[in-house]
Amino acid sequence: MTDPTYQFTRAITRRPGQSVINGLRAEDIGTPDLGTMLKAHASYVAALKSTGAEVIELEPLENFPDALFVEDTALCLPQGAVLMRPGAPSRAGEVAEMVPALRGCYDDLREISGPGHIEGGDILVTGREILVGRSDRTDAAGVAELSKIVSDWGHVVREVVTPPGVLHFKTDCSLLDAETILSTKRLAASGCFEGYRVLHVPEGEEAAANAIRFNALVIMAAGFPRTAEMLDRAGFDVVEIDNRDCAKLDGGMSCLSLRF
Ligand code: CIR
Repeated sequence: MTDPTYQFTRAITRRPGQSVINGLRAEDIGTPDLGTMLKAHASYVAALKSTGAEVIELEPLENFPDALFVEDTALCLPQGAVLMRPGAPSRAGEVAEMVPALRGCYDDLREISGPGHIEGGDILVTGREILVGRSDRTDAAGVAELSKIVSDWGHVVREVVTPPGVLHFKTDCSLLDAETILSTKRLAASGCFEGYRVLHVPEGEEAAANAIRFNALVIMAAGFPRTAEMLDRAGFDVVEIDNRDCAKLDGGMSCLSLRF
């Protein structure tokens, strides 16, 4: 039987535009290069497509430098999609830009109307529950409103905490299969994954924790050999993508797509 937590037929991505150099970042570690970013983005899209999925590729949005990080704009579930309400003011307008694509895919499209905030990067759907990390971008009111919406579809939300200094909950973890989570030690130490099998990202490779399981593949950032080897040994089919430029904007593998 296929598992809806990592079996997908579609994904939505958005190419970065020239304005990506102005994307948000916690710390300035250099300006992203659009040329190399576009190449890496194309490899990412190709990896998604190689699994047989249809990828809806959206045009860049120059008014929204962070718009390539589409994951933060919506939560896509089998029953319907929920439009998010980003905690970053410069990203609020990205949500409306996502509506046409989602309307084409979903009959039931709901929205977080506020006053709370929530971003998709803080949400991990595991199949048995939906974990939502409170963070600088996601607050209690946002989690509560999401919880109410998805309960109509039979989903249970569990509020957890994104560690201080970490952008999103999924910056530090990924779902590998229905029972298995890849996580940094600092996140798993909070006890939020009790009852799951946890594979810890090796020390010094924390940035590899934001991976995605997409159909037969685990797509992860290149440059983290010990994590790649651990996943390979655990039986996962790993594809590595250059994430050096997205990392300058605190972005990773999950941020670049909506998957459903
Ligand atoms: C931001 O700060 O919002 C972007 N520069 C990075 C967003 C990454 N998204 C994600 O982890 N889901």
